[in-house]
Amino acid sequence: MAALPSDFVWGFATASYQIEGAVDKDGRGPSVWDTFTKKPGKVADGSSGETACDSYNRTAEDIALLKDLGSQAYRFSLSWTRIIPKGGRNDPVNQAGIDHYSKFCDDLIAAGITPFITLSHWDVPDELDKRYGGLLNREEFPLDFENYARVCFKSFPQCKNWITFNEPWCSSILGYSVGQFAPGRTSNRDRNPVGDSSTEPWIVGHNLLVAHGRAVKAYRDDFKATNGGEIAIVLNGDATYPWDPTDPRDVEAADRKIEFAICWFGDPIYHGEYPASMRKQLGDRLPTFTDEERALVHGSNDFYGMNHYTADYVKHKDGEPAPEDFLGNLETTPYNKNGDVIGVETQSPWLRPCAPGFRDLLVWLSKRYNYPKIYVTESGTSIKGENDLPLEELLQDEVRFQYYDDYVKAMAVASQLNGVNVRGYFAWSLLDNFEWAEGYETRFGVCYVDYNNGQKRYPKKSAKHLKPLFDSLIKKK
Ligand code: GBH
Repeated sequence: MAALPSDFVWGFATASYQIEGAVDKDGRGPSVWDTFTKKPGKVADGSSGETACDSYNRTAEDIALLKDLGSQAYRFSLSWTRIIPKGGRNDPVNQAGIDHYSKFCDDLIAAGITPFITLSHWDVPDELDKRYGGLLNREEFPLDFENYARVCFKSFPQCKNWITFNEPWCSSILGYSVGQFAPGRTSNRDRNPVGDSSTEPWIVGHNLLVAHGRAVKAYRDDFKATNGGEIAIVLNGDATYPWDPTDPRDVEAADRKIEFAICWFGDPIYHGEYPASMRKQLGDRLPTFTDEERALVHGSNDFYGMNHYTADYVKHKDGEPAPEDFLGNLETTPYNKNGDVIGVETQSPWLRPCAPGFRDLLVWLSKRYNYPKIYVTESGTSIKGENDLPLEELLQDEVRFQYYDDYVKAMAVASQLNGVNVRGYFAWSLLDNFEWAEGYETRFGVCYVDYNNGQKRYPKKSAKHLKPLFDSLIKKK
């Protein structure tokens, strides 16, 4: 029987804009997602996070639910604009926002649930975007983020687990290259009048790394000694397999796919430099670190935060990559050369469950970064057609139940047989919620949310499986 270490923690994850609603309450200012969702055609069902799961008004209910499900920890994100409505370092702080999250942390702890705070899960203050270009500004943005982080470290000393940014890849590529996420900049003029996909995502990625580095330095210099906690960034990325394992170009492309998705951020943090494959392809479009920036970024993770959902087959491309290419001159496909499929379809076009990929990527990353302590900060699945099912059927979410069973066991094998130092796992997500550009049609919750009837929550079969599953795998103290 595979096993996980006795101090392993597990729980559920969410993000502020996806669940909170109450967008105007208690002085909250708009984020780029409030503005983006108002533009026609940006969200599949024309919806927004305006009400979402109404979690801002239902903290007691959510905590009771977490407790019921046996969650040892809860990863949630703060809405920056509840704390500093305009976002900047000279802008006023909103005490009501601080009081809300401070009580939330206290209530979690009182219920025996450890808070893991994400400072920024994509909902950058809209004012900073308007004022100086938000994430595009190499001088201002890192300073404003550091200030916001300091306000949080000071205000929530009861929290010991800190995450700076969620998935900088998504902010950079989806926000500034594809234009599918806020603020929606892209070279694709059918989508947006402004943006440059060949340069902006690489600038934004760089600025996010530096902002992360500044916040980590602030934490280590002025808070870590008293707080006694840990801080890191969370990176997303798929496992990869070559389309033709006998073609060395596909084998190389499969690694390059991970380098462009994950090592873009992981290498500067663990090795002090961008991956060679990216420098080669992007040339001077990839910013270079000043000595000061490099010192901020290199060594800035106390643990590796891993968001992981799926795997792809990877086929190399011949010839020169297009200027807007962000994959690494390759294509991804659900089928390999033999016609084997990587996993079944889900409601998300990019997601097909493949638990062996999770194990393989855990091993791959552990080798590359010298076996860091890993928290799996998100993992989960949507289900094809789930939104169209009657409630009784929907609550029997067999596919999601199996997903967690397979993925968690694959992780336990990696821990026991491959020396992977994995210490935590958070299921995405506690609740069905605002799935960004997909709106509410795609559901990721282990609990169903009835948006038409007062946001009532109903645990699905998968929700109740995690506690017995982890109980059977975590070694007794
Ligand atoms: C997570 O990202 C997010 O952190 C979370 O907020 C979200 O609700 C959850 O996923 C479920 O989607 O459209 O082909 O360009 C997961 C990683 C990486 C998945 C980018 C979607 C887009 C692929 N995401 N990917 S594509």
